[in-house]
Amino acid sequence: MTDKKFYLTTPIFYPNAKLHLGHAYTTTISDILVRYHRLQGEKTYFLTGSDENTQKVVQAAKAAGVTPTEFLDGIIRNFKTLFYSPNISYDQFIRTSDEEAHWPGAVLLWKKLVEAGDIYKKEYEGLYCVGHEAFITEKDLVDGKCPDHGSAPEKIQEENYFFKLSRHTQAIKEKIESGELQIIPDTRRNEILSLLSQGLEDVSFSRPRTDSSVGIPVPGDDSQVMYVWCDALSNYITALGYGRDDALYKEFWPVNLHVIGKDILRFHAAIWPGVLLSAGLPLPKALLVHGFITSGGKKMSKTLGNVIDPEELLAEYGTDAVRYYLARHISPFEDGDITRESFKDVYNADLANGLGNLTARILQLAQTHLEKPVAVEMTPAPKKFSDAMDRFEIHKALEYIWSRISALDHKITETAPFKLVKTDPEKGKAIITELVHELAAIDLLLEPILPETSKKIIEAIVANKKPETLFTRKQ
Ligand code: ME8
Repeated sequence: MTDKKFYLTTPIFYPNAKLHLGHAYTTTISDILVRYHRLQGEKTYFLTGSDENTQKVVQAAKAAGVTPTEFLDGIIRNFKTLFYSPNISYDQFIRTSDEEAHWPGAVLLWKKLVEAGDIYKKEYEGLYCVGHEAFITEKDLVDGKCPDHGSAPEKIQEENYFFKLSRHTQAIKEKIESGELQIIPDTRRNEILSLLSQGLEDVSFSRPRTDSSVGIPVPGDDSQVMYVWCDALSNYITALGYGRDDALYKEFWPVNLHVIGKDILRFHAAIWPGVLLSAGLPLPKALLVHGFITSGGKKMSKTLGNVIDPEELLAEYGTDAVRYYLARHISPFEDGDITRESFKDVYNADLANGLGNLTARILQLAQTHLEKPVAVEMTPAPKKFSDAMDRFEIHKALEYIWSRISALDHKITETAPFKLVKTDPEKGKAIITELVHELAAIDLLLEPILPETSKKIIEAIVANKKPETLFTRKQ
């Protein structure tokens, strides 16, 4: 046991539609990292949730002909059953519509910003993109439309509260340059540093309340509600009880790792540190900023018809197969691609023929030729594996495991224990025992990545019995 702690968060996702494979990517790599730290004996805390105080939900509910609450309840069920239970081993799922859990902390944080003299009111005119939940500029538009959402922004003129982000530019830059706030990978760090060197502008932090407004009223001014990003970012501390019961906050803040996609880098690497600095709170230790998943080289979109439904993949191939593809074949640092064909090829090659076949071969030999189960012991993770995991290079950690899987396959072919047991039983059995030991060592490394499969393999080793087929080949 160690007294180290590891607090990891995912973004809180918008519940205006079901989650897709991109979201599953974020939660999967997050879960792998948390499980890895948990297995080292660290005290971990894993937070995920949903970002509910948004016009997107109001609009989606209207389109579905139900109330926002009814709409949310349905979607949250999808969130929870689909990804989070049981294999995304989160400790807390925060909903920002939760007035008891989330709102007091968001209000306290706002008050701290006011005390610091960083909140002011201003007449504002701008182009608002509902898809981004943010103001965008003329130069972001392509043919008058937001290129990410394909819709024209609304021209809005209103009075808002602003946060003096500009004032914190230099301090944020210093924290990132000194490595106190780590941004991984370097490409994203450079991207944000170049933005910071141009200077940050103040940001809108509230919207006027309308009949359809959802969200947290601005303290002392009921005519305004907190803007979605201001309300959303604070979830990372309100979930720990900031502003109500802060035992968890004291234990786990500052966070060790915020895992986010590249789309929300600016919010997390500029606005969030600015808010924390203004409020006098410690900054996150690191941000892991992953790329986007495309399908067939194109952004997954309903209009292109190339959206891969994780529900379908999970039903057809099982949780561990989906975890495997995402962890092995998508680098956490760059965009990655998936198609139904690439998924099936990888599944058949690496899981059905690779790990599945190897396990069956070895445990068939063990069951037939060994009188009792091989006593396996915990072996420390090799440096190559732990270095890769510590650098968040999950894909490389898996490459390493699979190189041991093919080495073990070769060993069976070279030593041919199935023949040897007939001519020299003692030697044959000794080799089979070695194979089981190596399979157990590989299995231990797989535990944070493929938890279900890893459990099945170790149980089979302990029972000295070939397990049911782990991954059935797909045609
Ligand atoms: O931005 N590939 O929520 P969101 C990989 N509520 N990851 C993807 C992805 C893709 N194609 N698409 C989405 C929000 N993601 C805010 C966050 S946090 C305080 C508030 C993942 O539902 C990725 O993690 O739009 C991205 O950052 C996140 O989903 C955006 O989720």
